[in-house]
Amino acid sequence: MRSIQRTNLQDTCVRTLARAAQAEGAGSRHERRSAARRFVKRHRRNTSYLRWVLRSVAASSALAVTLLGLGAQTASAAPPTFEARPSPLAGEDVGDWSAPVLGDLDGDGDLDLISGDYHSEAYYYENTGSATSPVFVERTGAASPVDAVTSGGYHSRFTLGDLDDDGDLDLVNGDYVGTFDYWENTGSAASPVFVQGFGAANPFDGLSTGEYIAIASPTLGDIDGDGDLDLVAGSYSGAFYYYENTGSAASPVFVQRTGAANPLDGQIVLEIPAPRLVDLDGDGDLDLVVGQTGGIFSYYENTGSAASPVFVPRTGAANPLDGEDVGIFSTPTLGDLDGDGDLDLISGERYGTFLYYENTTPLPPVVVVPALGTPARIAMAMIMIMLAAAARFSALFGSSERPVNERI
Ligand SMILES: [Ca+2]
Ligand SMILES: [Ca+2]
Ligand SMILES: [Ca+2]
Ligand SMILES: [Ca+2]
Repeated sequence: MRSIQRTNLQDTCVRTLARAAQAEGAGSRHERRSAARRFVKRHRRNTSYLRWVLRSVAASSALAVTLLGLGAQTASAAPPTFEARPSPLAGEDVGDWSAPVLGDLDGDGDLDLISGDYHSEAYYYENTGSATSPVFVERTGAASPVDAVTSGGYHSRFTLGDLDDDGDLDLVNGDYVGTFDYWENTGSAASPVFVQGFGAANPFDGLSTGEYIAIASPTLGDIDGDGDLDLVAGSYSGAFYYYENTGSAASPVFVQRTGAANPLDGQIVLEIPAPRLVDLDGDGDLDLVVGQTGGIFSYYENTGSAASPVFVPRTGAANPLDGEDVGIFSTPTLGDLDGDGDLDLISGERYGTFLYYENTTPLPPVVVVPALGTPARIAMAMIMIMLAAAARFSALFGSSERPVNERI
């Protein structure tokens, strides 16, 4: 009896959320239905929360759009602009093939940096500055949480993400031969300890881009909007490989998707692409910035949604990074390094240094509160402000690659 009631609650919730999103003109019919189903599935055990959602959405259909992550579809996305600036890693040099990834590894609210290199080593640069004014200092030996991290081949290209949902950043590396190494963070968000997982303890065990020479370059992000991290990898040929997480945020299971099931199928960047999933245009879905052999940056705008991506190559003036060029082997990572709410870019390059491109886009208003009326409307407006603030906090202090729709 109880399970029947619960099923009815879930069905009602799906219908109500989809209908409310429709009233706000958000997304297509399919996007609304699938986003609502995913949302309810994610919270199915929390019946009191689902009841609260039912009541609240009845009072404000706009809340449904926010909860389903469809809000961005109606927002106008501003194309960002970048300018080369003096690098906060000036003077640092890993030798050859620097490949950075940003993430707050000591839990102090600013972004630190890990870099790969040609010899498959890992370098750690602690941000001893602040969330608005970074100063990177190399840490070695016991002061580096990645001191022992190596995959023993050539070319390390790392990405960070919380792959076991315990609140700290775990580490993934792409290999020369196209496979992926995994280090679970068995420490904490403030004091990481990376322990390599082999076999069943590596969620990427058995996966490979299948290219003889690959220099696999992974990036994590929730590109199907189901609350867990999926993986996209560049590989030597210029193709992108997609591994959908069919498990959960706490217990990932990665399955390669090909053909039409790979949203990047058929897209080619000229040799050794280094992709990063980030919401570059701030419309709530993950876009793709790609470094490559030629030293420039390609940009794929996600014109689909947070749940159903469609990547469209943007060139010329439609590419915010058009004209930027590091020389050879651009290898980007993005994060808000100056605390102004947008994503800045650091790139590695052939000779091991790090270049900096500041995002100089004027900051948009955080949230627009519609005309306030009844107490219920005021309460709803406050909830939406808090949701926006939480998303903004996450963008400022989270991993550079944390998906925008991972949590609400
Ligand atoms: Ca930090
Ligand atoms: Ca973790
Ligand atoms: Ca996912
Ligand atoms: Ca986007």
